Amino acid sequence: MSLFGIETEEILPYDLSATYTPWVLGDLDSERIFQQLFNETPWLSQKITVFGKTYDEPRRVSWHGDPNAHYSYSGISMQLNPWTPLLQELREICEERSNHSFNSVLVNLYRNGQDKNGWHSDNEPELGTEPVIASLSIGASRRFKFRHRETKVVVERTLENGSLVVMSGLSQKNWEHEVPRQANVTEPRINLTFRSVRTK
Ligand SMILES: O=C(O)CCC(=O)C(=O)O
Ligand SMILES: [Mn+2]
Repeated sequence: MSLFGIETEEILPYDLSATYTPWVLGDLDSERIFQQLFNETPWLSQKITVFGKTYDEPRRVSWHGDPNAHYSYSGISMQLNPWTPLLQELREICEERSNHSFNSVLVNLYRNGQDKNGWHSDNEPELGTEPVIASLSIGASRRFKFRHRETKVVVERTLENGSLVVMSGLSQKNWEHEVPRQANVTEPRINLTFRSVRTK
């Protein structure tokens, strides 16, 4: 599919439903967006519990959404922050590209290549079955991997500044994904995963 002359690539082995579009920000200035997000986001450094062990999460995070969009993962109930005008603007871009509406976003800050996001699926009950998640990347390029739960087949892409991944279908049920540590990356990256959580 070609939108505004930019190719959207399907990432589709087995039942993985995901697309990658290299630049979705039109004529917006990604450096300005990065700086504004970096400065105005109330970044949290969280402790997460995985398989009974507690760790410092190796990145900074912030959860934003509609007033009833509550979310928990890895034993943490996220503090809910309001939409900012910039997050609303980015949400609209992602909604248009994915043809889906979102009521919340998890914003991740990877300070450099030492920060990472280990193997996981976005399969919390409040996301429902077969969720659509739009993942916008700003800043340093980072590797992104999908791994099939049974066959262990790995699919890898580099997520560039201004790019969008849209995950849907069985991509959370049958696959995990990660952003591995990359010792050679010295620059920061902000990632925004727009989601639709069931409201209580
Ligand atoms: O940083 C990324 O590209 C992915 C983030 C992610 O998987 C998540 O927030 O659940
Ligand atoms: Mn994820």
